[in-house]
Amino acid sequence: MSINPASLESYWMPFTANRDFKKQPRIFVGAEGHYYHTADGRKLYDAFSGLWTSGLGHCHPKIVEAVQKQVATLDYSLGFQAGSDKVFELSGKLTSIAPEEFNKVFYTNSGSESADTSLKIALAYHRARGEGHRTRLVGREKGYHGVNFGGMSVGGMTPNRKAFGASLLPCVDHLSHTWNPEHNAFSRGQPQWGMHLADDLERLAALHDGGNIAAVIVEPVAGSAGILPPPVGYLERLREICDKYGILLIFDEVITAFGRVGDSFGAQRLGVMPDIINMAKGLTNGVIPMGAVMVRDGIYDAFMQGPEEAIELFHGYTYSGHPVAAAAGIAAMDAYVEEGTFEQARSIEQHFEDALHSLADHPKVSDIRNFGLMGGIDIVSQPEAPGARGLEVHKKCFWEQDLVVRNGGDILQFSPFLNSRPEDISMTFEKVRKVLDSID
Ligand code: PXG
Repeated sequence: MSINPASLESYWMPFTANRDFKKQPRIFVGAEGHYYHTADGRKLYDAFSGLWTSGLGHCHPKIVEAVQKQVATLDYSLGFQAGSDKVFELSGKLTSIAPEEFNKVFYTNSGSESADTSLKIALAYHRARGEGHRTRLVGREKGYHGVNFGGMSVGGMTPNRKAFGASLLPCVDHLSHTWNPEHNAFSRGQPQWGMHLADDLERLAALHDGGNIAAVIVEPVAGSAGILPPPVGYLERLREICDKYGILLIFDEVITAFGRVGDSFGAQRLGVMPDIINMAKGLTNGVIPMGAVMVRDGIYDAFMQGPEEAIELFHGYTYSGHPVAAAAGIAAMDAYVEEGTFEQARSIEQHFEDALHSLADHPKVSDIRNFGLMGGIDIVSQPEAPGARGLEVHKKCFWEQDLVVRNGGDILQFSPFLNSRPEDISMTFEKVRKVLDSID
């Protein structure tokens, strides 16, 4: 079955070089376990587990069954002033695997919506406590918090911001990012250098008066920027400064939650507790769009004042807590626990790190970083065409190696399945080496 040319042209693809793609489209028609299927019968190994989404593998039978059952039982439920049984059940499961002090969940449909929701909760929380002057938000260079206006404003990915610069939120500052190849190239896990960069927050607090800052948002391990693990001591220092000035610390765990770094959340693995945790992707194993924002004890309570019949937070989406997504979420949470997925992920981390860093000697490679089951390889850019080599590697892996590898510009990103077989991880990097050998 091939796509007819008119249909091919009808679709404006996201984050895609549309014209280039449509010359030689890469289209999947099915998936199972660790493989994608194409219409001409090829099976491609997925080295990115969806888009950081599908750690348990594609079409997990328990999730498929739960979704099929739910869609035929309660397809949609009013979510305002009412709710489905499934969304309450999922909330209980989520809080049971979260850090102890996280006991309330608010639902969204994506990581971008989680980012904006968390910023709104932070601003409204301070206001509810009589600190409405805390209006400033702090993000970080190279941070990625999705594509909505709040997330873009605190995010620090230049290409996502440049067309919208004049319309981004005011009152936003950015900490500097933590990648400096002079000091931390080819780090394995958390780099030793860079903790002092957290003092940027102290500098901003001095400039604006710490009492005016509402929240700081960071990814515990920056993902889209090419996997930048936090320097040793960095997150602890951010936490300390937030405590000193009464600033809320938001961890965007859209990538790092649900086993990607060997625990339920990065907060647990890294031993630093934020005030708010954002999630999406692995919440349903990527099966149905769903995101969520969890808050630590005390935040929800601050809103629970005034008349009991009054809505406490004017925020929500038509699809917040959608029952089919919630059913997928419940099945995913059950699978994570029953299959010991997070422990399994941790048990293959060392093999993954060694396989990833085996490419360090390649002349086309300029840096490699990893944490948990997140890995990034920088390839040397073509002088006049940044990003061209990365895309070429992606395409060659697809057409010549039956391998799906994600490139963000000239950075190759790896997100192996949480239940990967070590030999498949080795195979991935052997194939990537072959492709790197074959490019100009
Ligand atoms: N926060 C983080 C930390 C993310 O990684 C989002 C928010 C936005 O989520 P939605 O669901 O709105 O897309 C993300 C998304 C990549 C890549 O190549 C990663 C994302 C999106 C696109 C590409 O690493 N993550």
